[in-house]
Amino acid sequence: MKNNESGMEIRDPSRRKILGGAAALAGTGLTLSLTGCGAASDGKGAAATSTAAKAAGGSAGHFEVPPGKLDDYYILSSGGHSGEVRILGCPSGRTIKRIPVFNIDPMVGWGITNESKAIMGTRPDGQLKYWTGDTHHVHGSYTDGTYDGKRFWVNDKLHGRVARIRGDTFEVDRITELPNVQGHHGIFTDKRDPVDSSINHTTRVFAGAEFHIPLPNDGRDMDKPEAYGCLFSCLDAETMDVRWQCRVDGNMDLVATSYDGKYAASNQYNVEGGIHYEDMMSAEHDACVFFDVARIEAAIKAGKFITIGDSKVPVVDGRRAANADPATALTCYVPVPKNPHGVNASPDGKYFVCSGKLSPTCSVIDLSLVEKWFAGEIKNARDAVVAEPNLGLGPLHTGFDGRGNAYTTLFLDSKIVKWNVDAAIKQFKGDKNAKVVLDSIDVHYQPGHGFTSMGETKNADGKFFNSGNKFSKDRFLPVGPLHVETEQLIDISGDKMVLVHDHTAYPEPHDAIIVAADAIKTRQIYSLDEFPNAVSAQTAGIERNGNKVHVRLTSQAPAYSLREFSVKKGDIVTITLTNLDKVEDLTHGFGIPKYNINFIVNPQETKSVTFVADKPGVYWCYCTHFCHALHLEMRTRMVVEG
Ligand code: K7E
Ligand code: CUA
Ligand code: CA
Repeated sequence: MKNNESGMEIRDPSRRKILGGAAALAGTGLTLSLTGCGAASDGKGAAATSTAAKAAGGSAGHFEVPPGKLDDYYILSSGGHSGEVRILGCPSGRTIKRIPVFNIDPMVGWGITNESKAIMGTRPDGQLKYWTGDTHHVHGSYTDGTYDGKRFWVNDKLHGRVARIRGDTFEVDRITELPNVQGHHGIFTDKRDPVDSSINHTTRVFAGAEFHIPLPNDGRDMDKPEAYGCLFSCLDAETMDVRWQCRVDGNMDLVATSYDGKYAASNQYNVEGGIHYEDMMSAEHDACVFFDVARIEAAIKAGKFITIGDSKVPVVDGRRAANADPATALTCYVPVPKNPHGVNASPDGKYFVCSGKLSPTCSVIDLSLVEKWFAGEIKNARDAVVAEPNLGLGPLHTGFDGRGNAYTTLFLDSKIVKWNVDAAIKQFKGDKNAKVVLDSIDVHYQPGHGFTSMGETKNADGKFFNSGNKFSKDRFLPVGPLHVETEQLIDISGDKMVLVHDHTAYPEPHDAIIVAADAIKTRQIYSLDEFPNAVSAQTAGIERNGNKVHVRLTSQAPAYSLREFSVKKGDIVTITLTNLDKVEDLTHGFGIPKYNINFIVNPQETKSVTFVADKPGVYWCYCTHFCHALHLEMRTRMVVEG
């Protein structure tokens, strides 16, 4: 056994060797190590690691979910640059659903049907405005400090958007593009109303911007980085309109919110406003910025805002210079060691923990002291930091078990470290005997996010921790240069963390939440009257209006209501399809060869597509989704007359 720089036990020196190169660089605070590539590209790594893999266990068979049994939790996971969101079961790790969000998905017809295009947003010519995205963080709606299962939100870092997902169908119902924002990264819902304390459920969604841009970004200030800015946005959870934005100094990374509803916070790694990474690392301290939501909204009511460019959204000034007086400040910048990553709120409502990334520490910020700063009772915002335990190399994200312990992912050390928050506070006050680090476990490899079951609610149950690992290397059959990612489920119910299993993750998820299954109530079928364009036996048929043709179809296994229909070359054809079947899971598809049309209709659901019939001929529109013994026979013949 040996110790690394952080004083922690090293269980397997052979394995450390492959990670050593990366770790050593990190000790100097330097960057290239952060890619983790030093470790990943070492071909010898695979052989050397297998021992460690065995040593790490994986024996927790009693968490197996036997055939026919259901999982205890839903995992709602982001999908990174796939642009989607995934639902997995926990503890099984089985993938249950992939929800298309910012991406095109022919399985359901997302980005193909008129209804989904209207949600995703189109250009004047009817084409999608964007069909790519980058999802990082999924968070749910709260009632009484815990998930109510009604809705979930996810960010799009790529185009600065927020999408809302219905909890009853796990489908996206709204997408909002944030004005004057690039690199929208952190997102979090409020846990109760910041202004009206009688409202105990989610009313707002907060969104931080990671990249500095000219405001507005219309060609001005391009060579004047000092004029660039970052906006923190607040959306209305109900309407999905952007209620307001707050300009900050520095940038924003992750977002967390307080349980009393009053504060949102975002960690900042670029208070320098740097353009290159070395500039972004020049300051000793970055910050965690707290937003006093009630004060911001009062300022807007009082007319103290500007608007930027074409946007009508009110923008308040949350920069340091404008907020020097705590009595009126909208924002409080709590200094934390350079370039922190995630910020997470503890389930007891007391603390916000910023993970150090370039610093081997986590900073524990006492919310009551932030509140005192806003009240003018303490002068130095840094005094709100009540602990800064040394945990290891590359701390990125922290989860909680509801028993006072925190679990932090160490990217460079490839470990999860379990530590006690109260002990860390005692140690910070000078208690040399405080036992801060309670356990650590190797993960495979380089974890990014880590999150606990119900850990972002006041009902954190301390059963599971999921480590979202960025490199899988030798954990799965190789499939070429790019490897699938590993998610490792860890049992945290006892004193020692125990690895339960690995499951694969198609690249590349970031964050997720683990939601108790009973918090979510899904529905079995849709209802015809939810769709104003639903087709009935009476309205089914074909209608022509100049060169616009509307084909109204119904489906009922194993047939569509029309056996054939004719249109003319050049017609603009809309096909509306209502699935009259009422049996749960009895979904039909509709694919048109050579026309890029492919979508499904679930029981009692209606969808439509519009296209130009530009190729004469016979086209068999067929059911793409297996539905019936006569599924293959379920077709209708589209004749496009020349
Ligand atoms: Cu750490 Cu985008 Cu939450 Cu990735 S972020 S890991
Ligand atoms: Cu209908 Cu297959
Ligand atoms: Ca920095």
